[in-house]
Formats: sequence, C-alpha cells, structure tokens
Amino acid sequence: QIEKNGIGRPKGYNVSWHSNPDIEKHHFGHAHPMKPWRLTLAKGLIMSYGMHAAMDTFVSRQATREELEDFHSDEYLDYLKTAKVAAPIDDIPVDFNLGGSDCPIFEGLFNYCSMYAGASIDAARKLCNNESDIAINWSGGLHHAKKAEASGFCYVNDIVLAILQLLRKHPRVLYIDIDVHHGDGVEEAFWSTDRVMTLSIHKYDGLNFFPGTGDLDRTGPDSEENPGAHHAVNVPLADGIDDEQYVWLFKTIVGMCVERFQPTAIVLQCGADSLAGDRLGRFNVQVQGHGSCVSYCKSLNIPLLLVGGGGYTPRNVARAWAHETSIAIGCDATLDPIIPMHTPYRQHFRYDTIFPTLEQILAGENRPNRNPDKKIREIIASVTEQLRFVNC
Ligand code: ZLM
Ligand code: CA
Ligand code: ZN
Repeated sequence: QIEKNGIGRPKGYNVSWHSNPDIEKHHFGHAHPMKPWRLTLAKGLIMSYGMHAAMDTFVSRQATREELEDFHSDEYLDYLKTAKVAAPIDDIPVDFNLGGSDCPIFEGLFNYCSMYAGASIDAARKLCNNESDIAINWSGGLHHAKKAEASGFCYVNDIVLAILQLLRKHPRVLYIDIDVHHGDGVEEAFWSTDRVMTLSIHKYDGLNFFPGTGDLDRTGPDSEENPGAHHAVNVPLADGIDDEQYVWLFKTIVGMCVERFQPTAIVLQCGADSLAGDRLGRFNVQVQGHGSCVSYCKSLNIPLLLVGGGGYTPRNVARAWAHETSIAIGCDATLDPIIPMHTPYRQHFRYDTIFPTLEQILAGENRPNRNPDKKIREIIASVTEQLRFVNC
C-alpha cells in the first residue's frame, strides 16, 4: 500500500489528480479509435495499486462558458453546445469541422468537452497557487482543437486553456508533446508569443500522416520582429523509433530548451499513441521509455502539468499512465510490475505486467526502425542552431 507522504515522496511534495468518471462514459461511435473508456481502465490500474492514496484527488467540474471563451470563439461554442447527433455522411464534416468521422457529434459532446477542459484548468490553478508540484489530468491533452474548429478527435483545446491559466502567474511556460501526432493546435495558439515555447516530437512524412504539419524547419513566425520567432520546436521522426533513441533525443532536446528558455512551468502532453503496438501510432517506444520522459521532466523541479492525449490500444494506455502516475508520486521504483490480482478488467492486461516486452506487444508484427542515428544527430544539430536565437 502506498501512503500519502509514503516512501519516495518527500513531505510536502504534492501531486493532484483531476478526473471525473462522467467523462469516461462518452462514446465517439462504433469502431472509433478514441475510447474514453480507456480512462476507466487506467483509473482501475492506478487505484488497484493504491496510488490514489498518495495524491490529492479531485472530481473535476465542467469548465464555465467564460473559461472556454478564453480561447474558443463564441460562434463555435454555440454550435458545439447545440449540435445535434447525426450519423456521419460519407466522412464529410459540416460546420467547424464537426460531424465527420474524425470528430463526430455524439450524445453529451458538450458535457464531455467542458469536463475534460475543467479538469485541465483546475490542474493548472493548483500549480499556480503552489498547492501542487505535479498536477495530472489523463482525460486532457487534446492538442489539435483550434479556436473555431474541431480537429483530429479534439473539440476543445484544454492544453491551451491550461497554459493561459499558467501564464497568469508564470512568465514562461514550456509545452512538451510526446503524442505520436504533431501538437498543431497548441503550436498555432502560441505561435506569436515568446512566453510559451512549444516542443512536439511526432511522426512526420511530409505526406499522409495526420495532421501533416510539424517539419523541422517550422520554428515560428518568419519575421524576426515577431516575439514568437524560434519558439516552436518540431522534431519529425520516421516509423519504428525505439526507447533508446527516443529517450536520448527527448532528454537532449528538452535539456537544451530548458537551458535556453528557462521555463517557470512545464506542461507535458503524454499521448500514449507513441507506444509500440498502438492502433494508430507507428513508433516502438515502450512503457519504460515513455515514462522516462516523465521522470526527466519531474527531475527538473519545475511545476509540472501532466495531461493525456492520444492512445488507441487501451491496455497499453492504462499501463503507461499508471506507470507515469507512480513516477509522479515517486513510488515507481517499488511498484510491483505484476498487475494486482484485484485490478478491475484485469483480463484486458495480457501478460499480467505493466512492462510487456516488445515481442509481446508487437505479437509477431514487424515495425523496422526507419530512424538512422545520423538523422537523430542532424535533428539535434538543427534544434541547437535554432535555440541560439532564443534569449530570455
Ligand atoms: N478519415 N472510425 C489523432 C487524430 C488523428 C484524416 C483520414 C477517417 C483515423 C481514424 C474514425 C469508425 C491525437 C485523418 C481518416 C476514417 C479523414 C485519423 C471512425 C479509423 C476510424 O474506424 C474509424 C468508422 C476513424 C478515424 C481511423 N483518423 C486515423 N487517423 C486522423 C486523425 C488525435 O492522438 O493526436 C490526440 C487525441 N485523421 O488522417 C482523414 C484525413 C478522416
Ligand atoms: Ca507530438
Ligand atoms: Zn495522437
């Protein structure tokens, strides 16, 4: 059993966990890859380890209309609130990119959006008033949503709303995005400011992979007069990157960004679709490597907001976010990798461990690593050059 102020967790070190079971009940529709139910699986795992006892747990509330308007347009929110459920017609979205098969209009949509946004806003406020050192919202991280447009399973951009809260207290916020997709909505929202640096690591093929942006040379506005110049960092990768390369790249790039930008708060989007075996992802990152990114951010001792994001193989999403919760509270070293017998939905966790081997995860599927070390070193060189222009 893990107690508050238990082993590995210094006295006075606070982790807050923001969630609401209401969020998990929504359905995007038959066969849609985004399954809010994965949050139930993650929560079951977290609680069966007793980790909830080591955190301040909050049942999150809906964001208010006013809070949502901090980023989203009136017209879009009106439409989102009143949009009627309809079967997608030939994959064609209607207004505000809503109603296609990526962003369907489903029962309770507005409730779902305001709840996950409310959780991220609450989490950010806990960091602002120093009531938490790390705040967690696994239901958030919906990085594609735009001011007046839904995109890629995202309707309201809780990350932008949370960063706007942090900016009330914090002069500089570093946003880091390890979802396999480019964090385009957050990048766009803070494109013209030097108070937020955005860093996204993602698959990029300059062609088909969604959303199709995030090339290495997309570093901010072209004009040097614009304060946002050089403050967007993009790390495009090819299929099959492994733990060793990914973690090394992550630590190197994040280390350089922190040194140059000196953030006073960090938001880490922990999209679990960068894990091996994901239904939509293409990487070979394992739960251990994904977690090392969280450990590294924690070790910087800067107020940290952890949000979820993508993740389309629910059992692996639950493994990753449970492991990362244990890192946040500092009990990862003593956590039994064997999943407790009494875990709800335990039958979903084949191999009974939080750390299945790559062979077990891929189950015969083959995803060769298309990232030569030389390419990784070129990316680091390019970002190093970019960051020379960042001064704070
Ligand atoms: N078609 N059903 C990541 C967001 C990725 C755009 C191509 C839809 C799917 C996908 C939906 C059940 C985050 C695109 C795809 C088919 C236009 C994407 C419904 C399967 C299904 O079976 C499916 C009928 C659906 C959607 C696959 N969509 C895979 N990839 C991307 C969006 C979100 O992880 O970054 C953060 C949460 N969309 O590639 C199309 C161009 C729609
Ligand atoms: Ca990303
Ligand atoms: Zn994603």
